[in-house]
Amino acid sequence: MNLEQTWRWYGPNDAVSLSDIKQAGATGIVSALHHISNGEIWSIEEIQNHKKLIEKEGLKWSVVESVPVHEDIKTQSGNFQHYIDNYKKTLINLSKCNIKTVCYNFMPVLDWTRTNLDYLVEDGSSALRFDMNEFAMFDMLLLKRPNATSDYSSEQIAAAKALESITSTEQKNNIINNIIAGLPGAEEGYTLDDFNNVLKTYKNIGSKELKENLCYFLNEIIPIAEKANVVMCIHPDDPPFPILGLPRVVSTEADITDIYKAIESPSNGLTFCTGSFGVRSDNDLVGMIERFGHRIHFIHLRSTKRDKLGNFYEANHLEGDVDMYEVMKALIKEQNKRIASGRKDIQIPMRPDHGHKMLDDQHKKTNPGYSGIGRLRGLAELRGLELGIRKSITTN
Ligand code: DNO
Repeated sequence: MNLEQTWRWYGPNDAVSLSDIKQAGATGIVSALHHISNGEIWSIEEIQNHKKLIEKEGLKWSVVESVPVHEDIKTQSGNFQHYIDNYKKTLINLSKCNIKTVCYNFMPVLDWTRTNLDYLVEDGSSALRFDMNEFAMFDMLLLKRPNATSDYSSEQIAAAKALESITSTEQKNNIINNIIAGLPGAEEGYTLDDFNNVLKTYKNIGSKELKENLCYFLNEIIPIAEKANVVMCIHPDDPPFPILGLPRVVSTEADITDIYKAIESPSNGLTFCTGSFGVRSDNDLVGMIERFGHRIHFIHLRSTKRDKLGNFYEANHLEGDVDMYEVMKALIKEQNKRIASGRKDIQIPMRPDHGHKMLDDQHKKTNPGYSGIGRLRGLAELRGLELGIRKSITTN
């Protein structure tokens, strides 16, 4: 039995429609109620309305990505207890509508971050890229974050200054927008002024404190999720290292071990994102699947190509630094373990994460990373890889 092939859909305004998704061969939809502000309860009625749109096309709403975690919960300040109560109610409502896999993240202030949304690769398509010098220029010279220079080496400072002197105002504005205006799925967008103020809310929060706040949140919500038969799956940090002086607590194998240990429950699970974890050369992806597999409830398949300076771009799904063949083999082994132990959750949902802008995508306005044809290529390659491995495992 194959992994469940899913596809992220941003709702009725997504340039890639549900009928396009059906033609791509995905059967499950990954979606969220983006029109409801972060922290508010998702009512049964709103959930049902969205679900009906999906089911009308003969598809299934398989995974919620994401129910966002309010900043007050991450900093444990302001109205955090109220937002946690709302979060619980949303989980219960989702369960009542039979949607039981929920992805979320615990990245401070920004969700995923890139500096370039249109990086030209050799074949003429374009990809998302994170450029360390552009990021350092933004941080020290455009945002002018106090003490930012202490986070960079003298080479990085010099390179950022050199870059600043040759970058046009338009390009600078582009970089600012790419970083702080919010990539799709991020529920917050900021102006430069707001942004410095929001960063200050983490003045007294290091990784120890952020991890404590995450554990507090888990202790509150996991018992409710268990009762409602909901599995929560935390998404790793993207990129998986500290940026802007903010702590990161979901980047490494040690982080996931801590999170699993905080509450030993199947409901306290993981979104295994090969693209996010794969940016660090010290993350052993296959070993992580072997060790964390029993609580992986959702999979993002994507590859990145990194260099030693902290830059990376999104490669084609079967290229780059992720050994997708070994990753897929490990996932199939995890499924086989589940079958052997009598578990029912065999068809773990996976989605082709991000894709290049290629062919007709280049004439369309799609969400960065969420082009139709680029992801179609990704899904098709992954589907073929999975089939090939599966057949060779059963015939050997
Ligand atoms: C980017 C996505 C993230 C992800 C959230 C999960 O493409 O992987 O926006 O959805 O971090 O909460």
